[in-house]
Amino acid sequence: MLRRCFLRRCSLSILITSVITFIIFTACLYHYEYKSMVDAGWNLPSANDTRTPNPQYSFAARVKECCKGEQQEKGETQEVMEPLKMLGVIRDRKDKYIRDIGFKNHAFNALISNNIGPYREIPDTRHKICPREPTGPNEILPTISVIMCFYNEHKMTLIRSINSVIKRTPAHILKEIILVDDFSDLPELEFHLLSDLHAQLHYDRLQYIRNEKREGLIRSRIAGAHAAEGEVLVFLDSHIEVNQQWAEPLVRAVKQENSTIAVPVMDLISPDTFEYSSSPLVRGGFNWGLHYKWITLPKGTLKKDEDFKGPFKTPTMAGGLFAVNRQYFKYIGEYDEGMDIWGGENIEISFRVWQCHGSIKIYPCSRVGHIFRKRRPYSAPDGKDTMKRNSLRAAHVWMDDYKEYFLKETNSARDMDYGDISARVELRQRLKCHDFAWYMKNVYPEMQLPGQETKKTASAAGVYQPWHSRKRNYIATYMMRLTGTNLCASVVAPKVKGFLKKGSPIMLQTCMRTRNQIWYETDKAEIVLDKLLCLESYGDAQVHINKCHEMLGDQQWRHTRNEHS
Ligand code: UD2
Ligand code: MN
Repeated sequence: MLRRCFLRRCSLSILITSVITFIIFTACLYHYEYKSMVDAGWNLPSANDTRTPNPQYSFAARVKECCKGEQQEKGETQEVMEPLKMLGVIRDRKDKYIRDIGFKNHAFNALISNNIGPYREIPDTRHKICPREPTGPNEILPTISVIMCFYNEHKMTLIRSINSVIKRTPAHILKEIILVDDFSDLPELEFHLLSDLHAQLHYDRLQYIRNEKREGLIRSRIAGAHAAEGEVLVFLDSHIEVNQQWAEPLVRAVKQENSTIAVPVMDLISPDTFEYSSSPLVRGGFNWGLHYKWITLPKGTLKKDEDFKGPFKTPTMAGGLFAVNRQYFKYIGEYDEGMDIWGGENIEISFRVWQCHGSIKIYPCSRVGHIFRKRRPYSAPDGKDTMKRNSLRAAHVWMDDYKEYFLKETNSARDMDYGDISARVELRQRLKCHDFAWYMKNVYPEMQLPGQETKKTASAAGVYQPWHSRKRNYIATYMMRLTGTNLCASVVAPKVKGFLKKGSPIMLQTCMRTRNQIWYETDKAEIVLDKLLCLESYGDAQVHINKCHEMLGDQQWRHTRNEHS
């Protein structure tokens, strides 16, 4: 009976009978297991549980955890949000297809994005101290070229990103928007993209560049910068919505000091619901694996209202959203052209700008929402880990002896081929840049060497991995017992790094209430075991456990009523 149930994907009908009989039994067990799961860092819903969710799983929670006491007052809130939940309702098979294929290709809810359409109002998340008057005729601001590169972006999301820029940027400073299509191959983007853009946007200063092969975001941005004519370049990801008067604080800053890189606060757009919410005020740091991470503002930064205007110096930036003087961008060495696809360039440009006498500052009156996906929905054409290699290049050029800490942390990078870095080393010499010890002492004195971390700083902020930001909501926990027996669905498998081995089959074993028999159902209809592993169908008629990929499909299960029981 159990076998038949597994054979029919999305049909746990027979098992559910067992589950119900078993629920009373598990009730006693639940209390014990709940406690041990929470102790182990799980995030379970409970009316009385006021603990913050496991920061490893929630980006928003992580930022909030890192920045208690530094929150700004809530400005205008969610009232202007549309009833987003309704937009996600699946009415027919087409809707389901759009949602499922959207999660697969883009790692966000494309159905909601489609239903929101090319433009929407979003909450103005700025602090009340931020000026609201439009720029007057007496204020001469530099012109800007917005550069947005994309690879297989969801079309409506891309259109809305561009449209938010057109609608919320003073027309006289928006010189152009440059789209760099990084050799996308999704059919929806291959055909009609340009005509759709023109039809939806009615904007004639849109430049479209298409790479002849996949280059990655780093070389794509360089291409965009070379085509640009505005005085200030503004780089934006292709799944964003800029907020009210987002551009003004950034261009003012760059005008005032042309060696400043001006960064907005990155608000959060949920990949599941598209809810737009305010981010707390934080800065950027990094860990010795050279991953970006959020860090708190220095103590006492936000004492009075005026302080909420910033700017705040930041040792690094997340990388996706920033304004820079076009000439300065060229002078400082653009990006390292030897870096591929994704990753590491944000830390590299941060080291470089600071070490070579520039600065990076966050302007909290400028707000741009970004969809924080739970995973990156694409890979490099050769499947390689480009971040590691890119970071290795950055380490060799900028970190002097400190690169040892990176190599210790990322041992597999030690013998990796990182290509020719001579042009970058020459750039560092030409610009007479400071060494890394200077950066550590003057820009990021809070950064500690491995082994020296105090408990406090170690837990202050996690590694920035937006694609791991999923907060799982568990709605039920159960064992699955074969009716009339004492046999339970179990995974008997060796542990790899503390977790059950991926791809292990499901077997029947005497019910023992052990971790390998306890399944957690999420609000996304996944059935999870041992923290990261999801029940997955494969082939035509088999199930096993595999890493939860959060794309639903072969990891989505539905309880159906069993008419014969
Ligand atoms: C963050 C940055 C991102 C970049 C990255 C490190 C923000 C909001 N985002 O990751 O800008 O600095 O860290 O590299 O700070 N893209 C291409 N070609 C590719 C891959 C990506 O054009 O081969 C585009 C992509 O469509 C998107 C942008 O590059 O518009 C950034 O990629 P992402 O959104 O996957 O990166 P994200 O936000 O996870
Ligand atoms: Mn992004």
